[in-house]
Amino acid sequence: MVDVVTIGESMILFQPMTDSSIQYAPLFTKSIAGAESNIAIGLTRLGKKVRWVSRVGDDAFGKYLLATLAGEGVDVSQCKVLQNESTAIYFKDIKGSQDPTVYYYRKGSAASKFKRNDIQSGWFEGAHHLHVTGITPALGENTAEMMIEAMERAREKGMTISFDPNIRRKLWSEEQARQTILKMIPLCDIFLPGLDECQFLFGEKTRDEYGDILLNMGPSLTVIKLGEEGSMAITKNFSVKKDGYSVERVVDTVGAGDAFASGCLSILLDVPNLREELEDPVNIRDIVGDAIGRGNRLGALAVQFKGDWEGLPTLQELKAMEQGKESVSR
Ligand code: KDG
Repeated sequence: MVDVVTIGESMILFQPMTDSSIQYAPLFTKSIAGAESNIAIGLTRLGKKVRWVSRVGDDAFGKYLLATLAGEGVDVSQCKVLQNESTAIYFKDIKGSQDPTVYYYRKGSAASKFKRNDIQSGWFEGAHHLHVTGITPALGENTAEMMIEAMERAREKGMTISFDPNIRRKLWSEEQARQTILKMIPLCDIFLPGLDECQFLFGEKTRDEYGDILLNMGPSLTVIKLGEEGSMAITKNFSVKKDGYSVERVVDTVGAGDAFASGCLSILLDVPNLREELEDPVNIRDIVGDAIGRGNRLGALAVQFKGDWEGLPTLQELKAMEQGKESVSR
């Protein structure tokens, strides 16, 4: 049994070891990062079984990437190592509480070659939920078509779907981004945009207006991330807002959205018959409130650590925090 399948690219992430900018940094740390693999790790740490589907190059980076994810307990059995292709790399220039600048070296990477015919029934075998982002469709010529087909197939199988638009303007034109994301929204049950992404997609409107537009497009639950202010969830029967957590020092904001999604989904995916509950969401107001509250907490934890996922807690650590207990480390 697999709780969640996610499809996307992970990259080797190099970051300056000290506080210096990339231009002058003499030493770099090496890790991995990618929205879908971040979520795969986040949800696995929270006790879910997650299958991450991807392609890596036949190189040392691909081996390191797969070993890291497998070491975290993520199912990588549907990943392929492509001969004569390369694994993507990216660099992060951290700027404290401002969003870091990222530099991608991923054009033509193994995962950017994904196409519709690559979809295998094994990707979805035994799985309940698919999580997708707006990054994978932006990677290559055929990746948008592949993603849409994967979402359709998951729906046919009765799986629920969550979608974080994760708009990356460095990867495609605004027009392409808008068109593709608007096609993907009706295929998901849970849509997880940031407020800035709602503005990008629908222009300047109130939060309630975004909620109405999105409810008419298909998803039964929209969760809008409001940064430090927290997040709000909108369904046809209720909306609920939870405040964000204050953080003493922001170290690295990249990955906060994935941390949020991991926290939020870790609660929602425990709801039996999730699609039916979301389609007529009368009784799950408190559960949805708890889910976005946990998402806020994980987002706040993630920004205090360097790296996209290194600061994410295990379920045991999280439960201790939720109950206001110190975790015992010695
Ligand atoms: O959400 C975090 C991701 O943005 C980061 O890990 C890198 O996947 C990435 C991307 O494409 O930006």
